Amino acid sequence: MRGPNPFSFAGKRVWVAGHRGMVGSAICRRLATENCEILSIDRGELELRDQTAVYNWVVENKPDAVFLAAAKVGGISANDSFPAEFLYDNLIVECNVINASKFANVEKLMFLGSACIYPRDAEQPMAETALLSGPLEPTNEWYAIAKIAGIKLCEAFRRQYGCDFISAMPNNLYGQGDNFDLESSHVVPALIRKIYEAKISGSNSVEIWGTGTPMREFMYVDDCADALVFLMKNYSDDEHVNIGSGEEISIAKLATRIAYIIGYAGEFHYNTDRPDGTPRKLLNDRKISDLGWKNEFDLTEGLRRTYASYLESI
Ligand code: GFB
Repeated sequence: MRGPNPFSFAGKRVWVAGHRGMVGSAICRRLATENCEILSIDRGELELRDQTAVYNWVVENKPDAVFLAAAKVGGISANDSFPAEFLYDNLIVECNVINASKFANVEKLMFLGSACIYPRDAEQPMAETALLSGPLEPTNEWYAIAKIAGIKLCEAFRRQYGCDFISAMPNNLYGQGDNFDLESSHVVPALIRKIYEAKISGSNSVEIWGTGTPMREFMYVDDCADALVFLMKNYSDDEHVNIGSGEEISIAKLATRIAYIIGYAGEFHYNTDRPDGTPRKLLNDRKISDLGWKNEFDLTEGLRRTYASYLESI
């Protein structure tokens, strides 16, 4: 059942599960140049947590390739506040889509994870081999365990049934179509909104969660989509692949960079009642670089684009 490597999208039916999300919509934008037919179905018409419904839809629609970008996602606060949903919803959606894809003889499947699968104190930058080498960061362990299970599910289906199912782990994503809700979002959209609102209201103070010292590597979502398409075409193996930008920054410096882009000259106030989470999360991206992929957008350009998309959305 394992397909050709390199894989071609030309003339193929490609299901983007989660096409309305930030990553799914970026994948659809990227696939527009691949001469393939994009399949998508709205949440109201197909509940991905319903095993029978997913099985029937996949068998009827016969995709040749699948991007599994549907997931319950959120920033540090959402992860910490809704452990049951972050574990259960993600596990069941992965199980349903991966299992149905096997039965429908899907030629190639991409499972999308996250850099939070690695141990909290993993050696930096984190290589793919750091998986399951130590305890996870408590604020996101539920999500991380679901994502680790997804990687292992792809690996198990490859080993037992010869399915060409692969996994990729991008670092902290942001960009067009991001969630700007202050409690459930990630740090980039949250700071864009808070800093913009402070500027408009003339406030001189913006709250930053935690100490501002955690280090994060951010990746613009269209770069991630490009890497996912690249891996689908060029990679076929057990091990998941990291997708990084190599550009690391502290949360305090990120706030200053966003303030510069938005034109906010006020102060920042650090609320240490809010968690810092993982102290550092930098990916070792040697594997994807050796395959020949490199990101295009640097952080400043990505932030400018994200800010522009925020302004269009309000
Ligand atoms: O982006 P974020 O929520 O995700 O937070 P994680 C990154 C850092 O920014 C943390 C700080 O140290 C936050 O405390 N931060 C400062 C803020 N101000 C804010 C704010 O207003 N909102 C938010 N959200 N953060 C998530 C995981 O971890 O990363 C997920 O929980 C997932 O599982 C995702 O892996 C990519 O990087 O801490």
